[in-house]
Amino acid sequence: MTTSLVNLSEYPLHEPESARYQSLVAQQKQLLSTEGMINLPNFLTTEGIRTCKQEIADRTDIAYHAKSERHPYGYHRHPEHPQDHPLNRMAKTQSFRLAHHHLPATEIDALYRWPPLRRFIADITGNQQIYLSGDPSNAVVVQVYKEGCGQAWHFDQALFSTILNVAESTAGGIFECAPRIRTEEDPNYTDVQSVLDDKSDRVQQHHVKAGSFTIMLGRYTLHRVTTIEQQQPRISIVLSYEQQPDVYMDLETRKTSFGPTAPELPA
Ligand SMILES: O=C(O)CCC(=O)C(=O)O
Ligand SMILES: [Fe+2]
Repeated sequence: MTTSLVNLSEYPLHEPESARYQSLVAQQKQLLSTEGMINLPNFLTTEGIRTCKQEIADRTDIAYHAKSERHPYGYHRHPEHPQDHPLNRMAKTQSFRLAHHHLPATEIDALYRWPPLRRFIADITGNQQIYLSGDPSNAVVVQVYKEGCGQAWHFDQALFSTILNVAESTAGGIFECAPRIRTEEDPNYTDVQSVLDDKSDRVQQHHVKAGSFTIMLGRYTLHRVTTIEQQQPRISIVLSYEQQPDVYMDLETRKTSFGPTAPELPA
């Protein structure tokens, strides 16, 4: 079944030895490293989009309404810095979330675990091997952005992020990013501040389409989803892969992201 969800004629994930696969990977790997983000259109088949949407629609009533305030680097203010410092620029993030623990025995979960997808992402991100997240909730997160929802400017915890776009937005809901604006050593407050002040020329806007697949260096790429201004929700599925096994989200972020009833971490 999983194979019918992915557009294998354009993206031959099932034939990793083929010349087409190799050249696709070489090209996208290069783009990711220079651009910090790639978007692969028509990655899901029509059936793939339909299946994901149906599994999500069947569960929307159990989604967690996550609302928080954050700055690009985290959730806590830093009183030692001025009010307008990027570490104090709080902004609203809001979406309805279905986490991995809401999605057992789904096609979405099967796709997340599908070894050829993992191989493909490892190849494009230049890793010998990548691992499924150990986190019972954060491994797969469906983001349902209803009208008024959106994500504030932020960096991800994970080095790279992979996002299946399932339903697009035509009014608001734009994916904006400033690729590779920071490094591990340098938080680059100056350039981040220009982005927050709408004064940066580093910001790209992507009207991501349903069925496309995004891979981004999310830890170093500042990104956000602008407020959705339509009744139809924008829906994305964030798949988390890691460079080591048994990676978990920190406890506090788990609570903010998934609510008080999310499962505890394994002992
Ligand atoms: O939903 C999206 O397109 C982006 C999600 C995101 O940035 C995140 O969950 O960290
Ligand atoms: Fe993110």
